[in-house]
Amino acid sequence: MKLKLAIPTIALTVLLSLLLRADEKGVYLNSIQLSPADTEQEIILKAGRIVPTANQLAWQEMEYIAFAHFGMNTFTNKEWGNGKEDPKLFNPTALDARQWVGVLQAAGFKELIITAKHHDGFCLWPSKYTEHSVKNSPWKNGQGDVVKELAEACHEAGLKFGVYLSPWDRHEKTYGAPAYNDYYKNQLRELLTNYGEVSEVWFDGAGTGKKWKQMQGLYDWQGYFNLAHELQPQAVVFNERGDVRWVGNEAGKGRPSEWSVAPEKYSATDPDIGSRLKLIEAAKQGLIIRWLPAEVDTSIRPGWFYHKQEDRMVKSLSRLVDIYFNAVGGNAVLLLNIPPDRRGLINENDATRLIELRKYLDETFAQNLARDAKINSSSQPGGDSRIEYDLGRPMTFNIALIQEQIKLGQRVEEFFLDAWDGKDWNPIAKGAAIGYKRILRFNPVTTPKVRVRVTQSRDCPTLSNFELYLSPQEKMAP
Ligand code: FUL
Repeated sequence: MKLKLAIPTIALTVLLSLLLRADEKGVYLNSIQLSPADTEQEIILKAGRIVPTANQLAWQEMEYIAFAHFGMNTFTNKEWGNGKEDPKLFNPTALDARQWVGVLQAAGFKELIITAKHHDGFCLWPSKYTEHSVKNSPWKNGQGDVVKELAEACHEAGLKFGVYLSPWDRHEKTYGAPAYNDYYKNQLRELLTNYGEVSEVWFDGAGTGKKWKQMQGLYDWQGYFNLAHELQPQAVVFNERGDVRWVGNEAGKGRPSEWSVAPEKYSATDPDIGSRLKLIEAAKQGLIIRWLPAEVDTSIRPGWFYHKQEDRMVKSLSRLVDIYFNAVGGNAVLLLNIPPDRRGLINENDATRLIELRKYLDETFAQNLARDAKINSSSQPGGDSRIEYDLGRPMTFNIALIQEQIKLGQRVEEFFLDAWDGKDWNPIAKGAAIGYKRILRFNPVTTPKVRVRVTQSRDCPTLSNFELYLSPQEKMAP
Protein backbone atom coordinates (compact mmCIF):
# COMPACT_ATOMS: atom_id res chain seq x y z
CA MET A 1 0.00 0.00 0.00
CA LYS A 2 1.28 3.42 -0.85
CA LEU A 3 1.38 5.90 2.00
CA LYS A 4 0.78 9.49 1.11
CA LEU A 5 2.18 12.22 3.27
CA ALA A 6 -0.46 14.65 4.44
CA ILE A 7 1.92 17.50 5.27
CA PRO A 8 3.08 19.39 2.18
CA THR A 9 6.81 19.25 1.45
CA ILE A 10 7.41 22.88 2.23
CA ALA A 11 5.77 22.81 5.66
CA LEU A 12 7.61 19.67 6.64
CA THR A 13 11.02 20.92 5.68
CA VAL A 14 10.45 24.16 7.57
CA LEU A 15 9.39 22.11 10.55
CA LEU A 16 12.49 19.93 10.28
CA SER A 17 14.70 22.98 10.05
CA LEU A 18 13.14 24.46 13.14
CA LEU A 19 13.56 21.23 15.08
CA LEU A 20 17.18 21.06 14.03
CA ARG A 21 17.65 24.52 15.41
CA ALA A 22 15.86 24.09 18.69
CA ASP A 23 18.94 24.14 20.89
CA GLU A 24 20.72 27.01 19.22
CA LYS A 25 21.18 30.39 20.79
CA GLY A 26 21.55 32.65 17.81
CA VAL A 27 21.28 36.34 17.29
CA TYR A 28 19.82 37.22 13.92
CA LEU A 29 20.93 40.56 12.54
CA ASN A 30 20.98 42.33 9.17
CA SER A 31 24.68 43.15 9.59
CA ILE A 32 27.51 42.41 11.97
CA GLN A 33 31.11 43.47 12.44
CA LEU A 34 33.82 40.88 11.93
CA SER A 35 37.04 41.10 13.90
CA PRO A 36 40.62 39.99 13.18
CA ALA A 37 40.36 38.03 16.44
CA ASP A 38 37.44 35.91 15.14
CA THR A 39 38.22 32.26 14.41
CA GLU A 40 37.05 30.82 11.07
CA GLN A 41 34.25 29.06 12.91
CA GLU A 42 33.11 32.35 14.50
CA ILE A 43 33.27 34.17 11.17
CA ILE A 44 31.09 31.70 9.31
CA LEU A 45 28.64 31.39 12.18
CA LYS A 46 28.23 35.17 12.22
CA ALA A 47 27.73 35.16 8.42
CA GLY A 48 25.26 32.27 8.58
CA ARG A 49 23.04 34.24 10.92
CA ILE A 50 22.82 37.44 8.90
CA VAL A 51 19.22 37.75 7.72
CA PRO A 52 17.29 39.95 5.27
CA THR A 53 15.14 42.85 6.43
CA ALA A 54 11.40 42.48 5.78
CA ASN A 55 11.85 44.80 2.76
CA GLN A 56 14.70 42.77 1.34
CA LEU A 57 12.74 39.56 1.80
CA ALA A 58 9.60 40.94 0.10
CA TRP A 59 11.80 42.21 -2.74
CA GLN A 60 13.51 38.83 -3.17
CA GLU A 61 10.17 37.04 -3.28
CA MET A 62 9.07 39.14 -6.28
CA GLU A 63 11.76 37.32 -8.33
CA TYR A 64 10.88 38.97 -11.65
CA ILE A 65 10.80 42.75 -12.15
CA ALA A 66 10.39 44.92 -15.25
CA PHE A 67 12.50 47.95 -16.12
CA ALA A 68 11.24 50.55 -18.61
CA HIS A 69 13.85 52.83 -20.13
CA PHE A 70 11.81 55.59 -21.70
CA GLY A 71 12.60 59.28 -22.13
CA MET A 72 14.47 61.73 -24.32
CA ASN A 73 16.71 58.97 -25.76
CA THR A 74 13.62 57.22 -27.15
CA PHE A 75 13.13 60.22 -29.45
CA THR A 76 16.78 60.97 -30.29
CA ASN A 77 17.65 57.31 -30.92
CA LYS A 78 20.47 57.47 -28.35
CA GLU A 79 21.54 55.49 -25.29
CA TRP A 80 23.12 58.41 -23.41
CA GLY A 81 21.91 61.94 -24.12
CA ASN A 82 24.18 64.94 -23.47
CA GLY A 83 21.59 67.07 -21.67
CA LYS A 84 21.33 69.64 -24.48
CA GLU A 85 18.29 68.03 -26.11
CA ASP A 86 15.27 70.22 -26.76
CA PRO A 87 12.32 69.17 -24.55
CA LYS A 88 10.14 69.64 -27.65
CA LEU A 89 11.55 66.39 -29.03
CA PHE A 90 9.68 64.39 -26.40
CA ASN A 91 6.36 63.58 -28.02
CA PRO A 92 4.88 60.08 -27.70
CA THR A 93 1.90 59.75 -30.02
CA ALA A 94 -0.16 57.18 -28.12
CA LEU A 95 1.29 56.72 -24.63
CA ASP A 96 -0.83 54.24 -22.72
CA ALA A 97 0.41 53.25 -19.25
CA ARG A 98 -2.35 50.64 -18.96
CA GLN A 99 -1.05 48.88 -22.06
CA TRP A 100 2.40 48.61 -20.41
CA VAL A 101 0.93 47.29 -17.19
CA GLY A 102 -1.38 44.85 -19.01
CA VAL A 103 1.50 43.30 -20.96
CA LEU A 104 3.82 43.20 -17.95
CA GLN A 105 1.27 41.58 -15.67
CA ALA A 106 0.34 38.99 -18.26
CA ALA A 107 4.07 38.27 -18.51
CA GLY A 108 4.27 37.66 -14.77
CA PHE A 109 6.25 40.67 -13.59
CA LYS A 110 5.67 41.84 -10.03
CA GLU A 111 7.04 45.38 -10.26
CA LEU A 112 7.82 48.06 -12.83
CA ILE A 113 10.71 50.51 -12.49
CA ILE A 114 10.58 53.60 -14.70
CA THR A 115 13.51 55.85 -15.66
CA ALA A 116 11.98 59.04 -14.23
CA LYS A 117 15.22 60.82 -15.14
CA HIS A 118 18.12 59.35 -17.11
CA HIS A 119 21.63 60.80 -17.44
CA ASP A 120 20.43 63.55 -19.84
CA GLY A 121 18.49 65.12 -16.98
CA PHE A 122 15.12 65.21 -18.79
CA CYS A 123 12.33 64.55 -16.29
CA LEU A 124 9.27 62.46 -17.13
CA TRP A 125 7.34 64.35 -14.45
CA PRO A 126 6.83 68.14 -14.20
CA SER A 127 9.48 68.73 -11.53
CA LYS A 128 9.32 72.14 -9.82
CA TYR A 129 13.11 72.31 -9.84
CA THR A 130 13.88 72.33 -13.57
CA GLU A 131 12.47 73.43 -16.91
CA HIS A 132 13.99 70.35 -18.53
CA SER A 133 10.92 68.15 -18.34
CA VAL A 134 7.64 67.02 -19.88
CA LYS A 135 6.15 70.39 -18.98
CA ASN A 136 8.02 71.98 -21.90
CA SER A 137 7.22 69.23 -24.36
CA PRO A 138 4.36 69.16 -26.87
CA TRP A 139 3.06 65.94 -25.31
CA LYS A 140 -0.38 66.75 -23.85
CA ASN A 141 0.50 70.43 -24.37
CA GLY A 142 2.97 70.28 -21.52
CA GLN A 143 0.28 69.15 -19.10
CA GLY A 144 1.31 65.48 -19.01
CA ASP A 145 3.06 63.48 -16.29
CA VAL A 146 4.41 60.05 -17.33
CA VAL A 147 5.33 59.10 -13.75
CA LYS A 148 1.79 59.82 -12.57
CA GLU A 149 0.14 57.83 -15.35
CA LEU A 150 2.41 54.86 -14.70
CA ALA A 151 2.16 54.97 -10.91
CA GLU A 152 -1.63 55.07 -11.17
CA ALA A 153 -1.82 52.23 -13.69
CA CYS A 154 0.52 50.08 -11.56
CA HIS A 155 -1.30 50.73 -8.29
CA GLU A 156 -4.68 50.13 -9.91
CA ALA A 157 -3.53 46.73 -11.20
CA GLY A 158 -1.58 45.69 -8.10
CA LEU A 159 1.82 45.89 -9.79
CA LYS A 160 4.53 47.34 -7.57
CA PHE A 161 6.09 50.58 -8.73
CA GLY A 162 9.69 51.76 -8.63
CA VAL A 163 11.68 54.77 -9.82
CA TYR A 164 15.11 55.20 -11.38
CA LEU A 165 16.51 58.68 -10.75
CA SER A 166 19.92 59.07 -12.35
CA PRO A 167 22.41 60.71 -9.97
CA TRP A 168 24.52 61.66 -13.02
CA ASP A 169 22.78 64.65 -14.61
CA ARG A 170 24.26 66.18 -17.76
CA HIS A 171 21.74 69.01 -17.93
CA GLU A 172 21.54 70.42 -14.42
CA LYS A 173 23.85 73.42 -13.84
CA THR A 174 24.66 72.56 -10.23
CA TYR A 175 25.95 69.11 -11.21
CA GLY A 176 29.61 68.92 -10.17
CA ALA A 177 29.10 71.08 -7.05
CA PRO A 178 27.74 70.31 -3.54
CA ALA A 179 24.52 72.24 -4.35
CA TYR A 180 23.54 69.36 -6.63
CA ASN A 181 22.72 67.27 -3.58
CA ASP A 182 19.85 69.64 -2.76
CA TYR A 183 18.60 69.49 -6.33
CA TYR A 184 18.72 65.71 -6.34
CA LYS A 185 17.05 65.38 -2.94
CA ASN A 186 14.33 67.81 -3.96
CA GLN A 187 13.57 65.67 -6.98
CA LEU A 188 13.69 62.51 -4.94
CA ARG A 189 11.25 64.08 -2.48
CA GLU A 190 8.84 64.89 -5.32
CA LEU A 191 8.97 61.35 -6.67
CA LEU A 192 8.64 59.70 -3.29
CA THR A 193 5.86 61.99 -2.03
CA ASN A 194 3.52 62.62 -4.93
CA TYR A 195 3.03 59.21 -6.50
CA GLY A 196 1.82 56.86 -3.78
CA GLU A 197 3.72 53.75 -2.80
CA VAL A 198 7.17 53.27 -4.31
CA SER A 199 8.77 49.88 -3.73
CA GLU A 200 12.23 50.29 -5.23
CA VAL A 201 14.48 53.30 -5.74
CA TRP A 202 17.30 52.91 -8.24
CA PHE A 203 20.47 54.96 -7.71
CA ASP A 204 22.64 54.20 -10.71
CA GLY A 205 26.38 54.69 -10.29
CA ALA A 206 27.19 55.18 -14.00
CA GLY A 207 28.79 58.27 -15.50
CA THR A 208 31.83 59.76 -17.14
CA GLY A 209 33.64 63.10 -17.56
CA LYS A 210 35.15 65.79 -15.33
CA LYS A 211 32.01 66.80 -13.46
CA TRP A 212 31.07 63.19 -12.78
CA LYS A 213 34.55 62.59 -11.32
CA GLN A 214 34.20 65.71 -9.18
CA MET A 215 30.88 64.43 -7.87
CA GLN A 216 32.38 61.16 -6.61
CA GLY A 217 33.51 62.80 -3.39
CA LEU A 218 30.46 65.04 -3.17
CA TYR A 219 27.42 62.79 -3.58
CA ASP A 220 25.54 62.60 -0.28
CA TRP A 221 24.68 58.92 -0.67
CA GLN A 222 23.76 58.50 2.96
CA GLY A 223 21.45 61.50 2.70
CA TYR A 224 19.76 59.99 -0.37
CA PHE A 225 19.29 56.63 1.37
CA ASN A 226 17.90 58.27 4.50
CA LEU A 227 15.43 60.31 2.49
CA ALA A 228 14.27 57.29 0.49
CA HIS A 229 13.77 55.23 3.64
CA GLU A 230 12.05 58.08 5.47
CA LEU A 231 9.57 58.80 2.67
CA GLN A 232 8.99 55.19 1.55
CA PRO A 233 9.80 52.95 4.53
CA GLN A 234 8.84 49.77 2.67
CA ALA A 235 11.12 50.46 -0.33
CA VAL A 236 14.50 48.94 -1.09
CA VAL A 237 17.30 51.07 -2.48
CA PHE A 238 19.38 49.72 -5.36
CA ASN A 239 22.96 50.88 -4.99
CA GLU A 240 26.35 49.44 -4.18
CA ARG A 241 25.82 50.76 -0.63
CA GLY A 242 22.03 50.35 -0.57
CA ASP A 243 19.73 47.39 0.20
CA VAL A 244 20.21 45.44 -3.02
CA ARG A 245 23.32 45.27 -5.16
CA TRP A 246 24.17 45.26 -8.85
CA VAL A 247 25.15 41.75 -9.98
CA GLY A 248 28.14 43.24 -11.80
CA ASN A 249 27.23 42.95 -15.50
CA GLU A 250 24.41 43.90 -17.86
CA ALA A 251 24.44 40.64 -19.82
CA GLY A 252 21.95 38.80 -17.62
CA LYS A 253 24.57 36.62 -15.92
CA GLY A 254 24.63 35.67 -12.29
CA ARG A 255 27.57 33.96 -10.61
CA PRO A 256 27.48 30.16 -10.16
CA SER A 257 27.37 31.00 -6.44
CA GLU A 258 25.60 34.21 -5.57
CA TRP A 259 26.06 35.06 -1.87
CA SER A 260 23.55 37.36 -0.21
CA VAL A 261 25.91 38.22 2.64
CA ALA A 262 28.66 40.58 1.53
CA PRO A 263 31.42 42.60 3.19
CA GLU A 264 30.80 46.37 3.32
CA LYS A 265 33.74 46.83 0.92
CA TYR A 266 33.53 44.76 -2.23
CA SER A 267 33.87 45.18 -5.96
CA ALA A 268 30.57 44.70 -7.80
CA THR A 269 32.31 42.88 -10.66
CA ASP A 270 34.40 40.53 -8.50
CA PRO A 271 33.64 36.92 -9.53
CA ASP A 272 33.41 36.13 -5.82
CA ILE A 273 31.49 38.45 -3.50
CA GLY A 274 30.95 36.47 -0.33
CA SER A 275 32.49 33.01 -0.21
CA ARG A 276 34.12 31.79 3.00
CA LEU A 277 37.45 33.05 1.64
CA LYS A 278 36.06 36.58 1.23
CA LEU A 279 34.62 36.52 4.72
CA ILE A 280 37.97 35.53 6.19
CA GLU A 281 39.64 38.40 4.29
CA ALA A 282 36.93 40.77 5.54
CA ALA A 283 37.52 39.67 9.13
CA LYS A 284 41.23 40.48 8.83
CA GLN A 285 40.20 44.06 8.03
CA GLY A 286 37.53 44.15 10.74
CA LEU A 287 34.81 44.87 8.16
CA ILE A 288 31.06 44.81 8.62
CA ILE A 289 29.25 42.11 6.67
CA ARG A 290 25.60 42.53 5.74
CA TRP A 291 22.66 41.12 3.80
CA LEU A 292 23.05 42.50 0.28
CA PRO A 293 21.33 40.37 -2.37
CA ALA A 294 22.00 40.58 -6.11
CA GLU A 295 19.81 42.08 -8.83
CA VAL A 296 20.46 41.00 -12.43
CA ASP A 297 19.59 43.87 -14.76
CA THR A 298 19.57 43.26 -18.49
CA SER A 299 17.60 44.38 -21.54
CA ILE A 300 15.35 42.34 -23.81
CA ARG A 301 17.06 44.16 -26.70
CA PRO A 302 20.70 45.16 -27.29
CA GLY A 303 20.06 48.72 -26.02
CA TRP A 304 18.36 50.00 -22.88
CA PHE A 305 16.24 52.46 -24.87
CA TYR A 306 13.99 51.76 -27.85
CA HIS A 307 15.59 51.91 -31.29
CA LYS A 308 13.59 51.00 -34.35
CA GLN A 309 16.63 49.31 -35.88
CA GLU A 310 16.55 46.83 -32.96
CA ASP A 311 12.97 45.68 -33.59
CA ARG A 312 14.30 42.40 -34.94
CA MET A 313 16.88 41.99 -32.21
CA VAL A 314 14.59 41.08 -29.33
CA LYS A 315 16.35 38.30 -27.42
CA SER A 316 15.31 34.77 -28.40
CA LEU A 317 13.12 32.64 -26.17
CA SER A 318 15.98 30.26 -25.40
CA ARG A 319 18.27 33.16 -24.43
CA LEU A 320 15.61 34.57 -22.11
CA VAL A 321 14.98 31.14 -20.60
CA ASP A 322 18.71 30.85 -19.85
CA ILE A 323 18.76 34.33 -18.33
CA TYR A 324 15.74 33.48 -16.18
CA PHE A 325 17.16 30.18 -14.90
CA ASN A 326 20.51 31.79 -14.31
CA ALA A 327 19.17 34.81 -12.41
CA VAL A 328 16.02 33.67 -10.58
CA GLY A 329 17.49 30.18 -10.31
CA GLY A 330 20.78 31.60 -9.05
CA ASN A 331 19.66 33.42 -5.91
CA ALA A 332 19.06 36.78 -7.61
CA VAL A 333 16.15 38.91 -8.74
CA LEU A 334 15.80 39.39 -12.49
CA LEU A 335 15.21 42.99 -13.60
CA LEU A 336 14.39 42.74 -17.30
CA ASN A 337 14.23 45.93 -19.35
CA ILE A 338 11.49 46.36 -21.95
CA PRO A 339 11.89 49.75 -23.64
CA PRO A 340 8.60 51.34 -24.79
CA ASP A 341 8.67 52.74 -28.32
CA ARG A 342 8.03 56.23 -29.71
CA ARG A 343 4.30 55.72 -29.59
CA GLY A 344 4.66 55.24 -25.84
CA LEU A 345 3.68 51.57 -26.04
CA ILE A 346 5.42 48.28 -25.37
CA ASN A 347 6.31 47.15 -28.85
CA GLU A 348 4.49 44.11 -30.28
CA ASN A 349 7.77 42.22 -30.80
CA ASP A 350 8.73 42.51 -27.14
CA ALA A 351 5.21 41.74 -25.91
CA THR A 352 5.04 38.57 -28.02
CA ARG A 353 8.38 37.33 -26.68
CA LEU A 354 7.43 38.07 -23.07
CA ILE A 355 4.24 36.05 -23.38
CA GLU A 356 6.15 33.18 -25.02
CA LEU A 357 8.52 33.19 -22.06
CA ARG A 358 5.62 33.21 -19.59
CA LYS A 359 4.02 30.26 -21.36
CA TYR A 360 7.29 28.35 -21.34
CA LEU A 361 7.83 28.97 -17.63
CA ASP A 362 4.23 28.11 -16.75
CA GLU A 363 4.51 24.84 -18.65
CA THR A 364 7.87 24.05 -17.10
CA PHE A 365 6.72 24.63 -13.54
CA ALA A 366 3.19 23.21 -13.92
CA GLN A 367 3.75 19.82 -12.30
CA ASN A 368 6.02 19.43 -9.31
CA LEU A 369 7.00 15.77 -9.37
CA ALA A 370 8.18 15.90 -5.74
CA ARG A 371 4.89 17.28 -4.44
CA ASP A 372 3.73 14.07 -2.80
CA ALA A 373 7.16 12.77 -1.87
CA LYS A 374 7.75 11.16 1.52
CA ILE A 375 10.51 12.96 3.31
CA ASN A 376 13.23 11.62 5.55
CA SER A 377 15.89 13.79 7.05
CA SER A 378 19.03 13.12 9.03
CA SER A 379 21.99 15.11 10.24
CA GLN A 380 24.90 14.50 12.55
CA PRO A 381 26.75 17.25 14.39
CA GLY A 382 29.80 18.00 12.27
CA GLY A 383 28.61 15.65 9.50
CA ASP A 384 26.49 15.87 6.34
CA SER A 385 22.82 16.79 6.48
CA ARG A 386 20.60 14.78 4.21
CA ILE A 387 17.02 15.09 3.13
CA GLU A 388 15.64 12.17 1.16
CA TYR A 389 12.59 12.42 -1.10
CA ASP A 390 10.83 9.14 -1.85
CA LEU A 391 8.81 9.80 -5.01
CA GLY A 392 6.78 6.59 -4.64
CA ARG A 393 7.60 5.39 -8.16
CA PRO A 394 10.26 6.12 -10.78
CA MET A 395 9.88 9.65 -12.12
CA THR A 396 11.75 11.39 -14.93
CA PHE A 397 12.91 14.97 -14.37
CA ASN A 398 15.67 17.33 -15.51
CA ILE A 399 15.11 20.32 -13.23
CA ALA A 400 15.47 20.59 -9.44
CA LEU A 401 14.44 23.67 -7.49
CA ILE A 402 15.85 24.09 -3.99
CA GLN A 403 15.22 26.90 -1.51
CA GLU A 404 16.82 27.78 1.79
CA GLN A 405 14.82 29.30 4.61
CA ILE A 406 16.61 32.65 4.25
CA LYS A 407 14.66 34.20 7.12
CA LEU A 408 17.25 32.26 9.13
CA GLY A 409 20.16 33.19 6.86
CA GLN A 410 22.01 31.83 3.84
CA ARG A 411 23.98 28.88 5.11
CA VAL A 412 24.63 26.14 2.58
CA GLU A 413 28.16 26.27 1.16
CA GLU A 414 28.29 22.93 -0.64
CA PHE A 415 25.62 20.43 -1.60
CA PHE A 416 24.94 17.46 -3.85
CA LEU A 417 21.77 16.21 -5.47
CA ASP A 418 21.84 12.41 -5.57
CA ALA A 419 19.62 9.86 -7.32
CA TRP A 420 18.95 6.31 -6.11
CA ASP A 421 19.57 3.58 -8.72
CA GLY A 422 18.19 0.70 -6.63
CA LYS A 423 21.59 -0.06 -5.07
CA ASP A 424 23.50 3.20 -4.64
CA TRP A 425 23.20 6.94 -4.52
CA ASN A 426 24.73 8.71 -7.51
CA PRO A 427 25.32 12.46 -7.73
CA ILE A 428 23.30 14.26 -10.43
CA ALA A 429 24.43 17.77 -9.61
CA LYS A 430 26.67 19.65 -7.22
CA GLY A 431 26.68 23.26 -6.14
CA ALA A 432 27.87 25.71 -3.51
CA ALA A 433 25.39 28.51 -2.71
CA ILE A 434 21.63 27.91 -2.65
CA GLY A 435 20.08 30.95 -0.94
CA TYR A 436 16.54 32.05 -1.71
CA LYS A 437 16.30 29.85 -4.80
CA ARG A 438 18.59 27.59 -6.78
CA ILE A 439 17.33 25.94 -9.93
CA LEU A 440 19.50 23.16 -11.33
CA ARG A 441 19.23 21.83 -14.86
CA PHE A 442 20.70 18.49 -15.96
CA ASN A 443 20.12 15.61 -18.38
CA PRO A 444 16.87 13.74 -17.66
CA VAL A 445 17.13 11.29 -14.77
CA THR A 446 14.64 8.53 -13.94
CA THR A 447 14.60 7.45 -10.31
CA PRO A 448 12.16 6.66 -7.47
CA LYS A 449 14.27 8.50 -4.84
CA VAL A 450 16.41 11.64 -4.68
CA ARG A 451 18.22 13.34 -1.86
CA VAL A 452 19.84 16.67 -1.11
CA ARG A 453 23.12 16.21 0.75
CA VAL A 454 24.63 19.28 2.35
CA THR A 455 28.35 18.73 2.90
CA GLN A 456 29.34 22.21 4.09
CA SER A 457 27.32 24.96 5.71
CA ARG A 458 27.76 28.05 7.87
CA ASP A 459 25.23 26.89 10.42
CA CYS A 460 22.57 24.16 10.50
CA PRO A 461 21.19 24.07 6.92
CA THR A 462 17.54 25.05 6.74
CA LEU A 463 15.87 24.10 3.47
CA SER A 464 12.35 25.36 2.95
CA ASN A 465 11.39 23.86 -0.38
CA PHE A 466 12.28 21.19 -2.91
CA GLU A 467 10.64 20.64 -6.30
CA LEU A 468 11.32 18.54 -9.39
CA TYR A 469 10.22 19.17 -12.98
CA LEU A 470 10.53 17.90 -16.51
CA SER A 471 11.04 20.68 -19.05
CA PRO A 472 8.50 21.05 -21.94
CA GLN A 473 11.03 19.95 -24.60
CA GLU A 474 11.57 16.68 -22.72
CA LYS A 475 7.86 16.14 -22.21
CA MET A 476 7.40 16.37 -25.96
CA ALA A 477 10.31 14.06 -26.77
CA PRO A 478 9.20 10.68 -28.20
C1 FUL B 1 23.61 52.04 -16.65
C2 FUL B 1 23.20 53.23 -17.51
O1 FUL B 1 24.33 53.96 -17.96
C3 FUL B 1 22.42 52.67 -18.66
O2 FUL B 1 22.04 53.67 -19.58
C4 FUL B 1 21.20 51.99 -18.07
O3 FUL B 1 20.36 52.94 -17.45
C5 FUL B 1 21.61 50.91 -17.08
C6 FUL B 1 20.46 50.26 -16.36
O4 FUL B 1 22.46 51.45 -16.10
O5 FUL B 1 24.47 52.36 -15.65
